[in-house]
Formats: sequence, C-alpha cells, structure tokens
Amino acid sequence: MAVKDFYRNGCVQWRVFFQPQWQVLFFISCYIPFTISQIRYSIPEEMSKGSLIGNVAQDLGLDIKRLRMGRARIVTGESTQYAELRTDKGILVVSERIDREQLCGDITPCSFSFEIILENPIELHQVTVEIIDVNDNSPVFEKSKIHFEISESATTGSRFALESAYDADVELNSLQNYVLTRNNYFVLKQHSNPDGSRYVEMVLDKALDREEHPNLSLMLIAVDGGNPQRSGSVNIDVTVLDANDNAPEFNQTIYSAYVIENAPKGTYITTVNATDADSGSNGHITFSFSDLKEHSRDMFSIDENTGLVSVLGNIDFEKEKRFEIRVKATDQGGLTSTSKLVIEVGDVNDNAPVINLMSLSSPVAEDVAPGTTIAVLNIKDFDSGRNGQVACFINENLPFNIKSSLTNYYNLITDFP
Ligand SMILES: *[C@@H]1O[C@H](CO)[C@@H](O)[C@H](O)[C@H]1NC(C)=O
Ligand SMILES: *[C@@H]1O[C@H](CO)[C@@H](O)[C@H](O)[C@H]1NC(C)=O
Ligand SMILES: *[C@@H]1O[C@H](CO)[C@@H](O)[C@H](O)[C@H]1NC(C)=O
Ligand SMILES: [Ca+2]
Ligand SMILES: [Ca+2]
Ligand SMILES: [Ca+2]
Repeated sequence: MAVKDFYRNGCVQWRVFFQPQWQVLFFISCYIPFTISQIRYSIPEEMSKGSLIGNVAQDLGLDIKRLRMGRARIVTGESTQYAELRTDKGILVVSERIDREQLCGDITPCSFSFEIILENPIELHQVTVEIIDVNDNSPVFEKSKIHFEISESATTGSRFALESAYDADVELNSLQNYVLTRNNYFVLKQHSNPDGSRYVEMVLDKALDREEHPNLSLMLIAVDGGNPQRSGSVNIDVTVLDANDNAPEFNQTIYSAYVIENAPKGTYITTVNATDADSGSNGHITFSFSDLKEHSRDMFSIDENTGLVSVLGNIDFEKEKRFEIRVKATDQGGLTSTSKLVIEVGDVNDNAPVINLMSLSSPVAEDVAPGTTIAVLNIKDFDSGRNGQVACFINENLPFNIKSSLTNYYNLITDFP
C-alpha cells in the first residue's frame, strides 16, 4: 500500500500517508526500467460522473509532462471501467455510476482495481479504489400487508412469526432494529440467527377481546443504522376470532304481563328480549321456559327465536290468578341465563251463579208463623270481584222472601202480611 487517500461522504477530508515501504519502492524504481507501485483511494458510491477519485500525478510523484510523454493510460481486465485518467490534470475521475450494492453485494470491504501504465520507461502502477457504502437503501419487506386471524381465547405468550426485512446496504447502513407500533396487546421479540441475521415475532402480552376490539391494525417498522436513518414498514392486520365468552343477557330482570282468562290460543302476551355480545352461533340466542310447572306447560308458548310469549291452552282465572315463569336464553355455545316472567290473569264473567238447595222443609203447614225458614240455599259464583257478586231474589207475589244469612247462604222464609 503506497498512498492512501480517504475521501469521505461529500468530498471534504483528505489524508495522505506516505508509508516507508512505498518510498523505498519508489526510490528503487528510479534505477530499474520497470517499476510497480500501488495506490489506494477511498470514495463513496454513487458519485456523479467526473467526480475526483484522486490526484495520481501527485501521489505517484509524476508530473503532467511525464504522463503525456509516457502515454499514461488505464489498463483493466474488467468489463466496466469505472475510472478515467485525465492526463491533462493528472487526476482520476469517476467515469461510470458506481453502485456498491451492484458491485459487491453483501461483501465488505468493497473495491475495484486497475493498472495505470506508462511507457519510456515502462512503469506500472496498480490503483485500488475502495467504495464506501452510502445509506441509499431502505429496509424493505416483501409484502405490504400481513394478516393474522387470532382467537380471542389465545393465551398470553402465544407467538406469531413476522416477516423479516432486507436492506441491501452493509454494516451500520443495513438493518439494525425492528419496532412494533404501540398497542395494548402485542410486544415484539427479536431473535438472532447463527449467521447474525435477525427474525422477529410478536408475542401476545394481554388477552384479546373480540367484543372490545374486533380488528387490530399494527405496523412493523424496520430501521437501519445509517445517517440519516432509513426505514421500511409492513402493516399487520389482526382479525380477532370469536370465542364464546359471553352469556346471553336479558334486557329486564323481570317481565310483567297481563292476560285475560279464556283468551284464544295465539293471543299475544309479551316479548322477552336478550342479547349476546358474541358473534355468529356464539351469539345466536334461543328462548325457552325453564322448569315450567306441569300445569302451566300447556298454557303458554314462547317462540324460541323471537322471545314472543303467547297463549297456548285454556287459562282459567278461577284456577290460577298469577303465573311466575322462568324464561331461559341459550346461545349455541351452551351458555344460558334466565329471567322472570310474571303473568297476571284477568277475570272474565264466565261463571253463572250456582244455586244449591241445602235443606228444605216441605210441605209447609198453612198456619206457619211469618219469618219461618223453609229452605237454606247456597249460591256460589266462581268469578271474582263484581263478576262474582251475587244478588238473590224470588218472584214477587209469593208468600216468601229471601234473607241473606252467612256469606253465600240464603234463607227462604215465609212472608205474608
Ligand atoms: C374487521 O376486518 C374484517 C376483514 O379484515 C372486515 O370484514 C370487518 O368489517 C372489520 N370489522 C370492523 C369492525 O372493522
Ligand atoms: C332487543 O333489545 C335490543 C336493545 O335492548 C334491541 O336492539 C333489539 O331490537 C331488541 N330485539 C327485539 C326482538 O325486540
Ligand atoms: C326489552 O326488550 C323488549 C322487547 O324488545 C322491549 O319491548 C323492552 O322495552 C326492552 N326493555 C328495556 C328495558 O329496554
Ligand atoms: Ca449503499
Ligand atoms: Ca440502508
Ligand atoms: Ca366472544
């Protein structure tokens, strides 16, 4: 290595080292007709055509005249000639676009070499140009979107492999880190392969809840270590799949309804209603009566889909004035809940008073005293309220009268002026 020029990011800094060995070599070259020396330059990739690589005349200690007289020129075995020798100024300039990624890929350091030859006397100088990486590539993901379908019942600690990104640059300019956008559910875990490459997983940190967040939108960002830094990203869509973690819920703890007795079959009574926060079959509710007493089983029906309660059989107020029924809602995952349905029955005047003759003294003596009890009647009406109130009388112009004794009991007594 003879001369080393460092020319970094933006053509600022020049450093020249004359190494002792080279001086010896150069010194010797004055005495023998054929000489070989080496120079080394460093330039960043992607410099524009015509940019200076190095001042070879100065670095080799040759003047412009010698270059011209010696017909100094570049000889190269490579097909692409990246450098051009300007003999008029004694400098090397860029003649072709130099893309480090294309030239060397992942290999570092990256360089290309060629010789400068002069005649009379013949001199051969080897030039090596090291190409310094510029951060001109961002990390990229192959896909623009990753889609996961994850059950809300997935346990915390579950892992989901994510795609890796690739950055064509090298060393610090290549991929350095991954970041997952802030979210409540997942954290990022990075791993290193034996070859130094990284791969990432997201790990469930907090249980998902489809009822709260059915969809999640996250973003995975890959960053390199260049200056300025470059990044690439991929969207991660998470569809949270349902688990049956909600029981049906009635919208009332008690439903009160009213129906008159003898209402015909199909008469509307009320509608109970329940909701279930789950989706699909986990949220599909059917209604039924639970622990319905034998005798009421035939009286009411409930539509299992709509919760509509209607009359099924004959409701007799005189038998039962009030029903308390438990209604049950069941989802297709088997979760249930119950509520209370109270049905008050209204009376209808559907019973005529019934007269029972309890005792009778017959025949009656003609000289019987007025006010003597001839018969005891019992009158019942199965209806209630006004419908059950009984008035009892007999035909006029008879020598008898009716007198109420105990409740529902009447005495037929003799009555004449
Ligand atoms: C969730 O995402 C799915 C598909 O990605 C879509 O069909 C659905 O409408 C989304 N739901 C909500 C609440 O955004
Ligand atoms: C049940 O109630 C909910 C709200 O409480 C309502 O959105 C729904 O329509 C009701 N269902 C029926 C069948 O009435
Ligand atoms: C419950 O649902 C029923 C049937 O849809 C409705 O008539 C009633 O108003 C609801 N009750 C409440 C408290 O929302
Ligand atoms: Ca680069
Ligand atoms: Ca990069
Ligand atoms: Ca659910």
